[in-house]
Amino acid sequence: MPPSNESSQPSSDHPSPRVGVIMGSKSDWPVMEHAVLMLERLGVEYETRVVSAHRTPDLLFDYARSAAERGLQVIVAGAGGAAHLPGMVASQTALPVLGVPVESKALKGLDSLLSIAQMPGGVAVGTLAIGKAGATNAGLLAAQIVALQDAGVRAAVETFRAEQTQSVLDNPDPRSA
Ligand code: RP5
Repeated sequence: MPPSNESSQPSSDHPSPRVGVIMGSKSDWPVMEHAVLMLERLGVEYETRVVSAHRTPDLLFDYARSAAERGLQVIVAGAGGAAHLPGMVASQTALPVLGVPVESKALKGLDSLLSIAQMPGGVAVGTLAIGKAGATNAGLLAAQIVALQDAGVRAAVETFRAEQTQSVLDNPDPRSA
């Protein structure tokens, strides 16, 4: 389910989400969807929401400050350009925050990457790669964090990794479809 800009309530895709997948704009969804796809594959409950550091700063503070008490264990935050969302969320919660730089039109996401990665010492954001790979790995890393306390998710991560390895070994010819 794509995120909504309009509701003031968290748009939970699951009743007890453990990962919050937030993004600065609806326009980030085609990239951030890949974090959600990975969470779904690994059976991790999540919610999605548009939260903008610049357009909805009060919502950002409310979301970040209430995240832990609502049961979230990790926040995945994607943004592009002047990508202040992950860092500002991290400043308002002790939960781990994983930042996904979304590719921007003007600077191809280098601006997003540097905005997210260059945090001052003392407020941590785990920065992933630009774009789809970063969103996919943010979903995977969020699941691995949840897996520290959930044997079912740990088994799903291990199965995913084993299947991925086997898929490469089963297809050694780079010319085959
Ligand atoms: C950022 O500005 C968003 O994360 C998005 O990547 C970028 C552009 O947003 P739109 O103008 O497309 O809404 O805050």
